[in-house]
Amino acid sequence: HGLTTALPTALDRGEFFIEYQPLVHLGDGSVRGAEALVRWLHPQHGVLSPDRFIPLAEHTGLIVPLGRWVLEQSVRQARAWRDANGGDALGPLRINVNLSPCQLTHPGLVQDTVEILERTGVTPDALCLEVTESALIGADDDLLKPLRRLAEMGVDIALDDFGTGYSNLANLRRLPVSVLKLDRSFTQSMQQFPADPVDLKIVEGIVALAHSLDLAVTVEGVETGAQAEQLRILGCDTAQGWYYARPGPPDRLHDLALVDA
Ligand code: G
Ligand code: G
Ligand code: MN
Ligand code: NA
Repeated sequence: HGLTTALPTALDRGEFFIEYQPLVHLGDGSVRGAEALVRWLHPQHGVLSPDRFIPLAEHTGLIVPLGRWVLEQSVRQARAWRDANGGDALGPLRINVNLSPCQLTHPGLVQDTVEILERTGVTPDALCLEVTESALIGADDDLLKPLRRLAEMGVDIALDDFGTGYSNLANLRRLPVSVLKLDRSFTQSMQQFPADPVDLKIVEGIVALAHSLDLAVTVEGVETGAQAEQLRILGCDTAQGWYYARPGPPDRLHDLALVDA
């Protein structure tokens, strides 16, 4: 339909833009960074969410140049936050960028990432690449090699939507990941008080396992203070969700970070 024909040229027409959602430290509430979330301002349909066009972009191969564009814009934005702050008085704000499975198998991933970091003067430790758990299930060494190279350079790799992919937990040791992003469904089950005791045990177990493997735990979809408090008590490190802020323009993130600095 219409989206399919408009998508290939949307990048050249400058119709994509990025919103940023803060990542907040659960211990002290400070803003530590943001996740970049791409949107398409379609001339007829208005703002389209990634669910509407990422699968299409993956199918048509546009995801490779689009993903590269998102990475470059986001890393440039991280540099701009740093400069606006006159160095790193806020502590460096880190940037999380989502990677599609197709980008993992594209041979240019490591080189593109290195070049973008060099061009922008952003250090690898300010970047976190998010890969879904399902993309890495059963991953062979060829698929893991580029992620391993990036991890060795100091780029963080996060396992996104963790807990939905039924991966073998022992498998985690094999993956070059340093962050688990706990799926929103766990956060939703913390809505009632007291939360479901089985879900509490599951999250407690995941956090213990993650920490024993030196992985940080980020929780997604935090919508209430009660959820944040419960997840903080369970030992989660970082949180993201509407309770803190919806995805929004880059200047707002800088303001949020300044306010609580
Ligand atoms: O922004 P929203 O909450 O609607 O995001 C929906 C989904 O789109 C999320 O799963 C998110 O990971 C994915 N997404 C957002 N931006 C990007 C992107 O730049 N690349 C890829 N591959 N996925 C993205
Ligand atoms: O799949 P991924 O987790 O990368 O994408 C994040 C998605 O979750 C985005 O579509 C974003 O808009 C959405 N999101 C972010 N915070 C919340 C929240 O607090 N509640 C809900 N329901 N969705 C959220
Ligand atoms: Mn994500
Ligand atoms: Na996610």
